[in-house]
Amino acid sequence: MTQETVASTSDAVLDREETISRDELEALQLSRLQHTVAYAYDRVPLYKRKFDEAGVHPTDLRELSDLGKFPFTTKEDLRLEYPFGMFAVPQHEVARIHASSGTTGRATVVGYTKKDLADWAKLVARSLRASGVRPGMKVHNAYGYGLFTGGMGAHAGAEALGCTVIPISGGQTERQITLIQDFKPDAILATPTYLLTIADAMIKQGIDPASTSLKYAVLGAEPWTEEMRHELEVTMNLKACDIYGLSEVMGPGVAGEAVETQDGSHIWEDHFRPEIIDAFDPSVVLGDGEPGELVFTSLTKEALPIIRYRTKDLTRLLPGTARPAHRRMGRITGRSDDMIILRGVNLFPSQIEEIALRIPELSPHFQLELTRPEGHRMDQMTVKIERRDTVTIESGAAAAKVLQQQIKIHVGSSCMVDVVEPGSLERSNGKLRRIYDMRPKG
Ligand code: DLL
Repeated sequence: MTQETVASTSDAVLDREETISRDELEALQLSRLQHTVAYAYDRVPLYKRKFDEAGVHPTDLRELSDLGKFPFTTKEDLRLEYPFGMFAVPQHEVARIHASSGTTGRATVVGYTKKDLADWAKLVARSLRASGVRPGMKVHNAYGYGLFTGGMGAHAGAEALGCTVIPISGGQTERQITLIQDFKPDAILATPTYLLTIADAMIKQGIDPASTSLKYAVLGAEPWTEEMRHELEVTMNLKACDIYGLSEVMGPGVAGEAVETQDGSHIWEDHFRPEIIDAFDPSVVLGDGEPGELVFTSLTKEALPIIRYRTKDLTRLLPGTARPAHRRMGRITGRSDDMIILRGVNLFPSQIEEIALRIPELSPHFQLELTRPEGHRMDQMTVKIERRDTVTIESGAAAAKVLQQQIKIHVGSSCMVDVVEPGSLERSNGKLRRIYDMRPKG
C-alpha cells in the first residue's frame, strides 16, 4: 500500500490528508463525489433507477450542497438487492465479502475490491494511530472475526499500522485474560461492553484489571457514554478512545478519536461525506451542531459505492480539533430504531447508562425490560441493574430509589428499578443487547 505521509507535531507520522486545510479537503470531496455519483449511476441499476425517479443526474452535482438533491439509500435497499445487486464491479473483482447478521430480516451484504481493502486498512490504521496506538505495539483484537466487519477490519488496520496483531476474536473470556497476562499487549480493540466483561472476569479471578500491560483501548460497534469511558479508564488504567463505522459504509474506521483530545471521533472526510438530516423529515439537511440522523456518501469506494446512506444513528457534526479539517461526530445517543417510546417520552439506553454510572452503588451492568402488564394500556419499563459487589442489599435498594428519581428528572419517564445481585445479568460477548421487549406484539 502506498501512503503519502507527512511528519506530525507529535510522535506519529500522519497521512497527508489528515493535515490538509478544510478548503483543500472540500475540493477533494467535490471531485471525488462527482466521480462517485457518476460511477454509481453508470454501474448500479438501483442508483440509475433512483436518480431517474428523483429527476436528478450526476451532472447536477456542481457543488457539495447539491448532494442534497440526490435520493437516500437505506438498509431496505440493500436487502432488496440481496445478495450482490449493489455491487458496482464484476464478482471476480470483489476481493472480500462481509455481511450483517440480519437479525431483522435478510442479511445485508457488502463487498470490497483490493483497493477498497487497502483504503479500509489505511483508515483503521489512521484511527488506531489517532487513538494512541503506534507501530511495533502489540494489539489484542477482541472484535469478532467472520462476516462481521469488526474483527477483520480492525485486524488489517493494525497490521497496516505496523503492529503485532493478536487475533483472538470475541468470546472465550478466560482465554482472553490468559493471553493478556502472558502476551502483554499494549492495546486492546473490543466493544466497550465486552471490555467491561473482561475487566469483570479479571476481578473475579483476583486479577487487578488496572495492573495489566494495556495502555490503550479502541472501542466501538455500539453506543457508549463518557461515564462508561471513565469507568473503563479507571478500572483498567488505560486510555479509551472511540472508533466508529458501519458495514454498509465500510466497517470500523469511518471515524476515529484522537487520544490527546478525547472529544469525539473525527470522520475521515477524504473518504466519506457526512450529512445530518432531520430523521422525521429527511428532506431537511441540518447544519453543523444540530442533532439528527447521520448520513454518509462514500467518496472512493469501488465495489459498493454508497450514496446518502441513512445510518439511523443519531448524533451531530462538530468542528475538527486534533485533525482540524475533519469534522467530529458527537457521541451517538442511540439509533432511531432503538428509541424507546415510553408513554410518549423518547429515551435511549445510553441515557440510562449515563445516569446509572453517576450513582456509586450501581454497576454498568443493566438491562431494560419493556412490558405491558395484563389489563394495562400503558407500557412499563423496568431497569434491571446490578449493584456493585462491595455494596449491601440495603444500600442497593436505596440506590434504586435514587436511580428512579434521576430518570424521572432527567428523562421525564417513570419506571421501575430492580437492583439485582452482582454477576446475575448476562454479560456481553460483543455488541450487548440492552433492551428486552416483552410487550405483546401487534
Ligand atoms: O459495528 C463496525 C464497527 C466494528 C465499528 C468495530 C467499530 C468497531 P455494523 O455491525 O454494521 O458495523 O454496525 C454498525 O453499530 O450504525 C452504530 O449504530 C453502531 N456503532 C458502531 N460504532 C459505534 C460507535 C460495526 N463508536 C452500527 N458508537 C452503527 C456508537 C456505534 N455506535
